[in-house]
Amino acid sequence: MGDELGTDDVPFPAQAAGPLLVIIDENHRGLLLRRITEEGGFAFVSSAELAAAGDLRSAEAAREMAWEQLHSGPWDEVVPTWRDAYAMACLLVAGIRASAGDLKEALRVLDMGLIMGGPLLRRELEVAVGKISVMSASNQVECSRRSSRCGLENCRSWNIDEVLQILPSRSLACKAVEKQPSPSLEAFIRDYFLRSYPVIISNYIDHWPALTKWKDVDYLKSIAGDRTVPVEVGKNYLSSDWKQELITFSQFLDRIQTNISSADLTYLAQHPLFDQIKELRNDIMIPDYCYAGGGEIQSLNAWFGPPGTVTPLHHDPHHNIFAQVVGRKYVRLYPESASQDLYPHTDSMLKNSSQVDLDNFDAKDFPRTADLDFIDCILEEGELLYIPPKWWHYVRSLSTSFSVSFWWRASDLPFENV
Ligand SMILES: O=C(O)CCC(=O)C(=O)O
Repeated sequence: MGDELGTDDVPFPAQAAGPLLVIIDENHRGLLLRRITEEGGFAFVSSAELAAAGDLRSAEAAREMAWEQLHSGPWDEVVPTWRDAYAMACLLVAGIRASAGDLKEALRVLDMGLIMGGPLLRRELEVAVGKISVMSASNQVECSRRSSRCGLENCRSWNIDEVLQILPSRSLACKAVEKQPSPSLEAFIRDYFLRSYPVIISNYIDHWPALTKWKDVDYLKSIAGDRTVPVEVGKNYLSSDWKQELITFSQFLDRIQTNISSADLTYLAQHPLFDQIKELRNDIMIPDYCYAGGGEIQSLNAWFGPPGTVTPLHHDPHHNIFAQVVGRKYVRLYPESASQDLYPHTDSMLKNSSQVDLDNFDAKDFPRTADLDFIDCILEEGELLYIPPKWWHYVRSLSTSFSVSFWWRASDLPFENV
């Protein structure tokens, strides 16, 4: 069917849209247009052709068509080709915008492509982001010269009695999570990984550039201020007022530095920020502990927000080394064996989340949870927390906080399902 339209024969000067800034690999282009044609996306293909010749309206129309396809049903039912088509349209729009000098809009559109687009044109998106970021860098240096240096350090004094009033009842009254200063990989595997038991690892990431750099708002704005990121707004992902937004990293930083009500808490949560913004990736390293079990890293996610963000009680299928880079967080952990007493949601989408709201605990509705043993801690800046698979965890930030989770899956047979 694709050949009927002869997309291979159609001239498609992708570069014309944004000379040297946005280049779409010819093989990728041909492959993608054939697939879109097979999906019946004839209007997309003709708009993309006009867009490649520099027509902004056609480029925006192609982006709109792909966007509609991305929102035509549940995310996991979206035809993957349309995600790649969305990435292509973003590249075309960005090329035209950049040629016209609108670098901010070009960058915003490329980020939309990275966040919502498929994998086929990821490399092209990354290359274009790199080029446009360099072009807008001089602008940002100028801005940061004008602004006063501003840190994310927490000026408020640290008072444990005040903190206990905010935390769920019984916090810090049960057993504490064990703490080890930089155990050897062997000791970690023997004492924690194989026993499937949490541990705090201190003094291991002291050399990470992120520990100092990520407190510097000017640094963060200079490398990523104009980049678009997805954020969560509201009390937490289980509450009815919760929503997701796409804003620039600068807007996000401004929001978390202003005092806003808990209903407007803005949390950059569980986002693969380091795939998107490579400069931030260079400030951290994968801890050796993540190679326990001979497995593979699944994802690196950023968790960045103001004091008061809450991730409700839930569990994940992966091993997790959770690095607390800026600020501190309270973490409570229940073992897998407590699952039935934590009332998991029955809805399949939420079955790894508990119905128990630890911040408004109701013993009448959830009597089995009331006296359940747990372990907990205040995870301090510069510490790693190992969370084994299936361990339930509740996390609350006690300050402005920037954490990174390293999820991995063990592959060797003896480690499976550990
Ligand atoms: O830091 C948070 O808010 C939650 C982190 C978490 O749930 C995770 O890393 O699995």
